[in-house]
Amino acid sequence: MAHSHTKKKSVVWDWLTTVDHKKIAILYLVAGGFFFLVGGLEAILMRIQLMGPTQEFVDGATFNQLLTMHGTTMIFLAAMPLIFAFMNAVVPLQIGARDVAFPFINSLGFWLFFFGGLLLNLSWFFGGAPDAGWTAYAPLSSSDLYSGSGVDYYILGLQIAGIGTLAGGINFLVTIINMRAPGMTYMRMPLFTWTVFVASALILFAFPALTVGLALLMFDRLFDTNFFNVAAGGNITIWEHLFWIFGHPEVYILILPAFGILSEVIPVFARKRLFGYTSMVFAVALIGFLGFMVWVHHMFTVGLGPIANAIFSIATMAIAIPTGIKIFNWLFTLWGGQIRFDTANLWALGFLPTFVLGGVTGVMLSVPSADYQYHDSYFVVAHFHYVIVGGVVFGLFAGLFYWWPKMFGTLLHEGLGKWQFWLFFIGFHLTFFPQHWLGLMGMPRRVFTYLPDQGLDEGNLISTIGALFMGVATIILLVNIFITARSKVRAGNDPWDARTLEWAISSPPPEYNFAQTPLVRGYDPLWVEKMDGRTELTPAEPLGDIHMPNGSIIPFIMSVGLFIAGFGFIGSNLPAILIGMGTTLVAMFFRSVIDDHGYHIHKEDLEKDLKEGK
Ligand code: HEM
Ligand SMILES: [Cu+2]
Repeated sequence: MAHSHTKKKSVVWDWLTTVDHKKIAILYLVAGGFFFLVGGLEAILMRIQLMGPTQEFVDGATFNQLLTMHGTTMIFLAAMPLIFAFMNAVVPLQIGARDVAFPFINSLGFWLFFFGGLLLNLSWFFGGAPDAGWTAYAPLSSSDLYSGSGVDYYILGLQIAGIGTLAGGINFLVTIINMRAPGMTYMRMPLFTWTVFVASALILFAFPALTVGLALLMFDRLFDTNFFNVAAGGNITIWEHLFWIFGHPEVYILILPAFGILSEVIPVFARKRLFGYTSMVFAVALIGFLGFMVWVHHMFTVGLGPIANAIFSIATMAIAIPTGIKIFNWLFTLWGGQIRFDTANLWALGFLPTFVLGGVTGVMLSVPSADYQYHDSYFVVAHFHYVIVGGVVFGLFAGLFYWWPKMFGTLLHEGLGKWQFWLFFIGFHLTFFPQHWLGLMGMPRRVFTYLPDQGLDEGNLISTIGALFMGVATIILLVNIFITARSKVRAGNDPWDARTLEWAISSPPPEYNFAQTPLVRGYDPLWVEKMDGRTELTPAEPLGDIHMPNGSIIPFIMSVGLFIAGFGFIGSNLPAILIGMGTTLVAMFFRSVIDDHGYHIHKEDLEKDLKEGK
């Protein structure tokens, strides 16, 4: 057992106080998975409403709330934390480290995200959820003439969760720069670690724009400032800029790690080295850089003028080049490989054509004159779901099936995995492919109903049936997890015959990860050892005592404090604000004055573990 060296603690206390990246990964997976189910349920409710013309399953006001909460939940509370789950589970292991650089901040990041998400979702029970869209455009969001108190939950919830994300991004930047094992040079880093590195840099630069935007919006709503009030000299376009300066990089923060997962899965299941490693790294960095140059493609119809539109149009099209490089490199990796069609690889292979379709419609949308036609239509809904479900979610499923044995020590059931894949894959295309035509025929996005006999009936019916397919597929995944958790079939260290460091140690790894820090002797370091006829890594240090950080309840308390303060701001309740902020500050004070030296795992215990094959 991984905990054998520490004092016995209750299970709940252990999870609330853990600073172990592997456990924080599981927390992110469970919480992100839960919010994925919530966001999925909201999607299905919307699709039921849109199944036929002039239906009254939900009314327009409820639809707006479902729409806003679905988009916001899926982006901030499902996709982001699920990415963070794999970042935490995998990156320290892939670079041969014992943990992330700042384990305490890692735990703080999780709890801030969790309580921010909780605050946002409590809006359903206190006066209604936000209803101004996930983009919260002013003045829709800034004036209570147009939107209810739900937007306050959006602002405070995202502000709190956003601080957590920012802390996580900085943590992973420092981890990847400082904590690599000897010999793990930048150009030997696995592609997943590379994509996490670039995505973390994007978090560092993108999230502050959102923080500023949310702060201004909060001032307008709570303290009657006029940042977005045109009548008082404010400017609504500023919100759109701030939001998309954050929002476009955000979609790359999501898709780059999904690219990284593909770059791990495809070489392993094709039994070939990743084709064009150097160009892959270059493409990731270039996409990250260009990701900041394109935000105005969301604002072509605002009227910034032909020069601005042209520049942002060309910058957007340019991203297709490094993305195309990646697609071809994956295809060349598969070319001539001994391809195995395990579920993890099915998701990766399903990703390729689906994501390419989303990319093609992206290039179509990047032409401003054409965008005047597509803008705010179902064509856009089809486009972004192709990249964000066909890309991000397919990539996450590939990662789930691939790394599950490393995270939990068991293998997910392959047969159920394949059923889930095919139902989801077919359901996905049934749902979103017809939406291209619905959009071109003039169906606007964000409408709760439409009239009959306008050529929209069949497409919407097919779309809803597809969504139900995806719902069934998701239930199959839950069954799979349930069965796997009960069966307890051990996976072994390296069930896929893989190439990177995480597969050299036991599943799940002991709390200190590597008994001896490994010496990295080349790209695909485990494969290098395998080619030399070895099954173990070359150690870079003698066996010795390992220094470990103590767990702490302080991150949890700090987050609860901000959660209470958030409630206080929403209800303009001064005592709640003071109690909440006070709790957080006192917790921070204790963190500063208590000297916590951690503890040591002794060499003798490590030797015992090694003998038992951990
Ligand atoms: C997998 C099944 C999914 C289904 C059936 C689905 C369905 C929908 C529907 C019906 C809408 C409303 C469209 C409109 O009225 O304009 C929507 C909007 C949206 N969806 Fe999804 N969706 C799914 C997954 C996702 C995922 C995984 C994400 C992100 C990670 C996502 C992000 C969004 C966003 C950002 C919006 C826009 C919200 C807004 O306009 O404010 N969706 N989706
Ligand atoms: Cu964009």
